[in-house]
Parts: sequence; C-alpha cells; structure tokens
Amino acid sequence: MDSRLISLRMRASLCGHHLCGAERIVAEGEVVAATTTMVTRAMQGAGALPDEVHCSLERLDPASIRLVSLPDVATFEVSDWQSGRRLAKQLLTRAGVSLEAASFALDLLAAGPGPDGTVMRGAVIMNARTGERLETDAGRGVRVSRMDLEASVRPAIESMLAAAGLGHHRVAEALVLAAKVLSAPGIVAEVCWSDDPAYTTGYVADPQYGYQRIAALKESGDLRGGRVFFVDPETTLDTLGDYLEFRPVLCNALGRISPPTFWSE
Ligand code: WAQ
Ligand code: MG
Repeated sequence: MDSRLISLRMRASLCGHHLCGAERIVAEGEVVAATTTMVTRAMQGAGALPDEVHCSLERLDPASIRLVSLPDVATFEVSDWQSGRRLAKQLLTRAGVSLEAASFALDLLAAGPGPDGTVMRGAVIMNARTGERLETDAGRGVRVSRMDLEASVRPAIESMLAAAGLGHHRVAEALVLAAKVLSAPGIVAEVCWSDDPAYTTGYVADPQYGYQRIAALKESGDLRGGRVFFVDPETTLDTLGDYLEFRPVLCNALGRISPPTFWSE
C-alpha cells in the first residue's frame, strides 16, 4: 500500500446549512485532481451555490489504516415510500433494534433530525433498545470521516457496481460509509436516506445482512434526510465517535451484489 496517503475532506454549506460533503483517501499524486473534483461537486452538485466550502488535507499514519470489506448489497423495490418505511422497520428489528427505537428513528428522519426540523451535517447516534439519542450535538451529529475505496480495487469495484446498475457515485460512497460504520464497535444497524429531494432510495445496513437498499424511503421532492446509527446500550460513545471520525478505513473487497427483488407486505 502507498505509504503516503492523504485524507481529503470537503463540506459545503449555505447560510450555515449543510449542503454536501465528500471523503477521500488518496495518494499524494492524486491530491490536486481529487480536490478539484470535490470542489467542483461543491460548486455544481449541491442544488444551491454554497457560501462556504471547507476542504482539508491531512497525511495519514499508514500504521493506523484499517482494511475492511464492503458489505453485501441487496435491493428491494417497493410500491411506495410508506411501504419502504415499513420494510425499513422490519429490517431494523431483524437486526436487533427495538420496534420503539426503529419507529422513533424513522419519524425523526421524516421530521428532520436537526434543530427545528433541519438536516444534520452528520448522523444521529441512538440507543438500539430505548431509542434515546446519544449524540452530543444535534445539529452536527457524528460525521463518519477518513474512509474510501482502496485505490487498487477501485476500478474493479466501480465496474461491478456499474454492471449491476449501481454506477452512481452516491452508491459507492454510501457503501463505503456503511462499511466503516458496520466495522465500528457496538454498531447494531444503520438507516439512511438522502436529503437530496430527487433521490428517494435509502438503505438499512447491519452486520449480518449487509447493505439493504430500499427503492423509496421518502416522497420525491422532500428535502429532509439523514442517518441514524443504532448502538448497543453498552457501547462507549467516545470510543465509537473516535473510530467513526478519525480512524482511517479503506475498503479493499466487494461483497455479493444480489439482483433487485420486489418486497410486498
Ligand atoms: N457521516 C455521518 N452522516 C452523514 C455523512 C457522514 N460522512 N454524510 C452525510 N451524512 C448524513 C447527513 O445528515 C445527510 O443529511 C444525510 O446523511 C444524507 O446524506 O442508492 O446520498 O449524502 O444505494 O444526501 C443512500 C442510498 C444515499 C444510495 C445517501 O446521503 C443507494 C445519500 P446524503
Ligand atoms: Mg446530501
């Protein structure tokens, strides 16, 4: 592995509201091109022109980098987003989240989990049994950071995803984020849908069944979205937060990709 890897991070906002962000881990020689791509996305891809874009570059200690596999990928087609949310609840409870916590999390994302119904910059951390919110800052939440595909497997992974109809960068990025989350201590499951009003597909991820895409988890046009990480009640939050934010993780293998199936209740 390249011993001089750099963590690149970008976040863009408008009037203090988070618009988009990106995470890469690249070799020194890729820094300029990758930063250009990130800033281009911030300026063109966020739906609104940001008034602040932060990029940071940081050299990583090669000994700190952890290698993990991407989770298996399943896709469920559903008749509408209401049905998608019922499926999400079912997948979350199968993963070990209580029905109360699962219902509360879905209602929270539907209402906008940040202060006054806004979108958070990061994720909610939730006690998987009680549904109690555990993140210290409900506007920021916990941001998963310092993760990427390992460079040598990127072309193969991208072409396998593209062959399965999952070639959009959103999918690869969400998969990498979920891979890091699933590798973290004390994680029971994750649920996510985008804050992009045009993107209704979301997912539930858990260590056993992997990354389970649900074709509709919200109504098209809805600006709200977010992520909830459900944790074992015994989890030490400092250790978890530290891992999610700071431990560099590279994904060096793809899981299995199953063809889409229709979920009917
Ligand atoms: N760490 C923690 N939370 C984050 C992060 C991060 N690095 N990035 C985004 N979030 C939270 C934040 O609250 C966003 O509002 C929310 O997640 C959604 O982020 O078809 O595009 O980047 O398989 O809009 C999932 C399905 C797409 C992809 C998710 O999320 C597929 C997506 P977005
Ligand atoms: Mg977004």
